[in-house]
Amino acid sequence: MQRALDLAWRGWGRVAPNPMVGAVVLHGGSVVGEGWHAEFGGPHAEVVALQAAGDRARGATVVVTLEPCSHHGKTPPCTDALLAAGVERVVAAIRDPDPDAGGGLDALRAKGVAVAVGVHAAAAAALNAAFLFVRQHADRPFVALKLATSIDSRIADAAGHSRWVSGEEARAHVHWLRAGFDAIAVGGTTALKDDPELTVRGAITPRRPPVRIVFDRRAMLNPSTRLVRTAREVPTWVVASPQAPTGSVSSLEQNGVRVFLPGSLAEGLAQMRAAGIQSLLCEGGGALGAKLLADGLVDRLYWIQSPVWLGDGAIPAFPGVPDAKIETAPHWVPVERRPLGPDTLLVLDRTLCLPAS
Ligand code: AOF
Ligand code: ZN
Repeated sequence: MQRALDLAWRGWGRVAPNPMVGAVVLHGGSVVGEGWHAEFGGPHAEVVALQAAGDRARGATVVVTLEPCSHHGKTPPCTDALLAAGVERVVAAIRDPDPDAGGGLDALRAKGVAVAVGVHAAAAAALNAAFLFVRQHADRPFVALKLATSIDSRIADAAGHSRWVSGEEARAHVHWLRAGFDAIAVGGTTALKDDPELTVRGAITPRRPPVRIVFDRRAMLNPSTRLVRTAREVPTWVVASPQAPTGSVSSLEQNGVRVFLPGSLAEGLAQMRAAGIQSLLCEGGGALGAKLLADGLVDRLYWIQSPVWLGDGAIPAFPGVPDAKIETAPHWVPVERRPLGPDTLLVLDRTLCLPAS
C-alpha cells in the first residue's frame, strides 16, 4: 500500500478534481503490475496496473489507495475490469465516498472476490484531503495555509522584512504545491507589498493554472501590479467587501479581474466554492493567515521552518491564539515531515476526513 500511495502522488496537479489513485498488482508475493491515475479523464489506476500485469492478474491481489469505482463515468467501471482479469482479492485503503462511484468493494464481494479496507487509511485520506473534504462540506473549499517562519515562529523580522525566510528547496517545493490547488490566495497588503505573480513555475505544469485570488477588502490592488497586468492571461479574482470604493472595483473589472463583494471572510470562501474552487492555498500575509486560523477556516498547514531565530521584536506567525489547556487542546494530525535543504516542512491537518469503512 505504501508503494501504491507513492505512485498515486504522481498525479498531483494533473487529475483534480478527481482523486489521485495508485494501484499495485501482487502475484505469489511479487509485484506484477503497477499503475496510477495520471491524467484527468484518463484510465484509472486499477486499469493501468491490470494492463501492466497482463495474464498475471489472474488469481492476483490488487492493492489500491481508493475503493475501485463501480460506475460508468468518463471510463468504464474498474470493478468490471478487476472481475474480467480474474483478480482474487482487492485491498483498498479507504472507501470512495462519491455517491456515484462508491460501493465497488461490495459489488466485488458479491461476485466472490475477497475484499479488505482500511490499510494505511490515514495516509490515503491525507493524499486526497481536498477530494474527501468537498464531499463532506458544501460551504467552502478545502483551505490550506502555507507559512514560512523562523524557528521561533516569526514570519518577518523586527523591521518587517520577510522575503527569503526560507531557502531555494523550499521555494521550489512551493511551486510543486501550487500545481495541486485550484486557487492560490494572498491578502491585499501582501499583493501590494510583494507584487507576486502567484503562478506555477516549477517541475509540474498543472492541468489548469490555479486561479489567483486576492482577499482585498478595500480593493486596493492597483492596475500597475503584476497580478492585474496579467489578469487576462491567468484568471485573477479579488474578494473585496461591499464597502470597497466602486471606482476601484470597476477599474479592476475593466482590467479583466473578477471581483466578489461578500459580507465576511466565510461568505467570501463560500462564493469561491460556488465559483468552482474546491481547494485553495493561502500564502499569506500574516493578517489573512491569522484570521483564517482564528476563524477555524484552515484545514491544512504547510509550515516551512527555517533554522534562524528572529527574536521577540519580530512578527509572530500566530498572534492572538486563545489559551488552551494542555489536557484538552485539540491536536492537529501530522501528515508529513520533510527536509527541504536547510529548512523543514511540517504538514498538519486539522482533522482527517476519513470515510466510514
Ligand atoms: C479517478 N482515478 O484511478 C480512480 C477513480 O469521471 P471518472 O470516470 O474518471 O471517475 C471518477 C471517479 O472514479 C472518482 O471521483 C472516484 O470516485 C472514482 N475512482 N477516479 O479519477 C482513479 N480509481
Ligand atoms: Zn475506476
